[in-house]
Amino acid sequence: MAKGQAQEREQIRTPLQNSRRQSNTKMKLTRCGKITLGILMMVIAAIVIGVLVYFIAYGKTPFYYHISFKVNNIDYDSKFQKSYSQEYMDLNKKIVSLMNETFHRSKLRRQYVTSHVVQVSQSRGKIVVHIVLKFKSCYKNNAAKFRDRIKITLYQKLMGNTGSLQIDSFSFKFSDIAMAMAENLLNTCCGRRTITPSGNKIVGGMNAEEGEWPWQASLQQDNVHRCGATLISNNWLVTAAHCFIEVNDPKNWNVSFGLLLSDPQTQRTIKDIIIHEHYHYPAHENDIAVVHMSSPVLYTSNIRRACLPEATFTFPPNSDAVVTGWGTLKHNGEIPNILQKGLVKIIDNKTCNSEAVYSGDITPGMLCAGFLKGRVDACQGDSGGPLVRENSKGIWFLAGIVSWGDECALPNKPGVYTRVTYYRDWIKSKTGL
Ligand code: 4AZ
Repeated sequence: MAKGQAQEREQIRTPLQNSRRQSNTKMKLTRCGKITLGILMMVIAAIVIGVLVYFIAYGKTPFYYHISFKVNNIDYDSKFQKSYSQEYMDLNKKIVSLMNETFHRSKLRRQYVTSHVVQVSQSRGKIVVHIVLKFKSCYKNNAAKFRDRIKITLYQKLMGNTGSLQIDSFSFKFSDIAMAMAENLLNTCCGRRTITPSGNKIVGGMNAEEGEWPWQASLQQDNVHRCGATLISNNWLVTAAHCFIEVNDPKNWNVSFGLLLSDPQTQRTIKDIIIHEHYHYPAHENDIAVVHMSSPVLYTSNIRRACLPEATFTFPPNSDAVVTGWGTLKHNGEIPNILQKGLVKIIDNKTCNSEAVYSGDITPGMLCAGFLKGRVDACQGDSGGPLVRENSKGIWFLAGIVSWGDECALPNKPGVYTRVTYYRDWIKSKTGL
């Protein structure tokens, strides 16, 4: 019934009323249209911004290339085999500036990301430099064209002015390289990490961050954490001999990498465990072993090796060092899931051997670190893990291997470590490193 009355009212409207109503409807439509148009434009703008952000942030594909060339005015020296040597670092600096200069001044400046010397070999007494270059581009479907542009840009530069480097442009080689292999090469240098932890200032330590201690490994027996270990190459680890007192069959052991015990990033089985021939439990001397993994790990920003110091190197007493591990947070306490770090000081053997401390038990192959007041220390389950020290150039060296101590963090009972420099030649004799 309500509907019928409305229709009647509609019929008795005057023409003037009708025309007003029509123009009202038009106005309403126009206002409505404007709002709709506005919304539509906002949606389009949001989509465009979204697509742009996506392409800037994610849409670019990484491309990696391996190049090499001979440098006629640099004689080869075995120091180029050590990525922490001054010779290697100076050469890398020169090469990186040459690459930056080449690409920053070219049309590829927005695509060029980074370059790094990954190896130095020799040819007729001169050095051959191997470099990995990283680019980012949206040219997914035109990789060949992109590759050619890079190759030509490089070749033109190497033929022209290369500053203090006399480059043999005929020796120039260029090839594509897969991402995992390139990242592996880019992360091969020892003792370097990609992250700078937010705070630096175990027992008395704190949670570590992802990638902060990329050489730390967990040695596991039937998938249960037993000991720490340090990655020293892509297939060798160094640890403590006493980790294998009960079980020394490699079949029972595996190794895992990553910040959390519950979420390993990489795992490997073990093919060989080499225990120091003069380690005799329960004596603490020669508490060192090297562990050969069944297959090499690929280096990433979170899995890298620590540098081994030269046998002649001395870590100064009272200097800072860091011990890391998944050991208990107090004597007979619980094992944490997240890797812990503790800042300690290196203590000289004389002080550590004093009556009040370990009264003569510290031999030259041992190194003490911690505080005579206690507080920060390694504990059960940290054994075999690293004590590392950073040099003035930000490169981390393995100073000690967690070995023993009287309980954990007690006053006058600092942690005792296997002194890595003392066993440097032994490590080389077993691993070739
Ligand atoms: C252990 O039992 C252990 N406070 C390791 C290190 C220390 C003590 C005990 C040093 O594995």
